[in-house]
Formats: sequence, C-alpha cells, structure tokens
Amino acid sequence: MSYETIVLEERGAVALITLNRPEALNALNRQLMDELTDAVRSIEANDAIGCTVITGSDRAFAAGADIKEMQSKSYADVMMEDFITANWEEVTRTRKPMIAAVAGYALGGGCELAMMCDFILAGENARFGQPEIQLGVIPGAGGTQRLTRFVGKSKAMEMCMTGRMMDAAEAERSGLVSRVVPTEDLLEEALSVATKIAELSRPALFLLKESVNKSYEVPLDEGVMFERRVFHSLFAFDDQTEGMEAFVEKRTPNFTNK
Ligand code: DAK
Repeated sequence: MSYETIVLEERGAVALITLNRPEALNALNRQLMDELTDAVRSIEANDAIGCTVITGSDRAFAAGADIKEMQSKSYADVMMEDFITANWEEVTRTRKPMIAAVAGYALGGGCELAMMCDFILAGENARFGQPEIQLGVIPGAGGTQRLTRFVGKSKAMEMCMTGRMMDAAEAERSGLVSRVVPTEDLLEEALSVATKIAELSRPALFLLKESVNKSYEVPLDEGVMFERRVFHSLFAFDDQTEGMEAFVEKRTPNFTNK
C-alpha cells in the first residue's frame, strides 16, 4: 500500500510514522486511519523493526477525528461501518513498543491515539484535550476510559466536560505523559529512546507490555501472579542467559530474540 496521509520511514531498527495532513492539522480521516492500520501491521511483520515512534508536526500531533468527514454521518452510518472500531485500534494490538512523540495539538481522537501508545513523550508546546463535548458528542475512541486511568476521575471529568486543553507541564504533572522535552529536541529524543528499546530482548518486551497492560484489567493479586508466571517463562529464553552472562562479563548483551 502506498501512503499519502502518513510517512513511514525506517531509522535503523526503529519505524517512524509521521502523520501528514498539514492542511487539516493531521485530522484523522478514514484514509489516514486505514494507512496507519496498514503501516502498523507491516511494522509488526517486519523482523528488522523493534520499536515504533508515531509523531505529527510541530503544530499538531493530530487535531482529532476529521470533523468535516464526520459531520454528515448518521447513526446508521457510524453503527454499520463500525466507525472507530473498524480502523482505529490496530495501535492497541501491536506487540512491539510504540511511543507517541507529541508536539502541538493532540485533541479528541489525536489525544486518544497518543493514549493508545505505550507512552507519550511531549514537546513543551504540546496541548492535550478532549473537546468533543463542544461538538455535541463525547470522546469515541477510548478517551473517557483511558484519560480517566491516566489522570484520575476529577481531572478527566473536567477535561471532558469543558473541553479545555492541558499544556505539557500539566500533562506531565498529571501522569498523562512520561516526560516533557524542548519541542525542537522531541523527535531526536523519541528516536533515541526507541533505538535503545529496539536493542533489547523482543520477547521480554512483548511480555513486559502485556504485563503492564494487564494492570488495567485485573485485580492486583491476579496481576502480580500473571507477572510472576511471565517472569518465570522468560527463563526459557536464550536472551535471559545472554543478558545475565553479559552483565557478569561486563559487556553489552547481544540479544537474539530467542
Ligand atoms: N477536523 C477537520 N479539520 C480540522 C480539524 C478537525 N478535527 N481541526 C482542524 N481542522 C482544519 C481547520 O478546519 C482548518 O482548515 P481550513 O479552514 O483551513 O480548511 C485547518 O485545519 C487549520 O485549523 P484552524 O484554522 O482552526 O487553526 P487554529 O490554529 O485557528 O486552531 C485548533 C487550531 C486545533 C484549536 C482548531 O483547529 C480546533 O479546534 N480544531 C478542532 C479540534 C476538535 O474539536 N477536535 C476533536 C474532533 S472530534 C464518535 C463520534 C465522535 C468522535 C469520535 C467517535 N463516534 C460516533 C463513535 C469525535 C472524535 C473527535 O476527535
């Protein structure tokens, strides 16, 4: 598939996806989400890639679902085409680590897309919000659920009820983003973090991601037991032997993902 609304590049073992509809502040229309879905699937199948960075421009990560495309849809349309579910959720299915590098606006579906990633690095100019209530709807791609888990009920309720934007400092204080960096350094920093992650043991990363995500789904004792069993299972991999040997021998490990 050739892409018009995203750019997919390989930077060593890192895939870089750049959302690319500058005329619409990267509003997420059907074509873009279809292309993103295809790109994420191709990265998943590409053994040379160990981690993905998804980013936008300095002005906008993404200003939400495309309102102009959505405005004429009826209930029957959105229900029958399984709007959102059909092509928005591949990011939540990928086993490979995915980092959102957010500068500028991440609003509505843009904020939701960033929250689907494993973590968010923000530029100092990043602004997050769920303004759907101002359009007479509510977040439809997980915003009411994921934002609440990130920042707690009070702030999520306020953000979703008023549609106000949160700046990068508030987003970091609230736990929505892992770190804030100068906007001009954002991409370089995200790629550097992704490169380090891509060098690690892929089976361990897959299982790490499953374990952290499990904490959203199950009670603490079940989550800890899941983690324990996963931890045990990693002793079946060559990468565990290699990682520990390399530490003892004071050298860099050479993981083979086996
Ligand atoms: N959709 C389409 N076009 C957009 C857009 C969007 N979300 N955001 C910006 N644009 C376009 C603008 O229309 C404008 O295009 P032209 O007029 O030049 O043709 C261009 O991008 C530049 O935008 P502005 O001129 O407005 O730029 P400003 O710097 O003045 O303002 C802004 C930037 C980000 C504050 C503003 O553009 C803005 O408020 N944008 C809309 C943000 C928003 O409301 N996002 C949430 C979208 S709703 C569901 C139902 C609904 C949803 C999901 C599911 N189901 C039924 C399941 C809703 C999801 C959403 O994300």
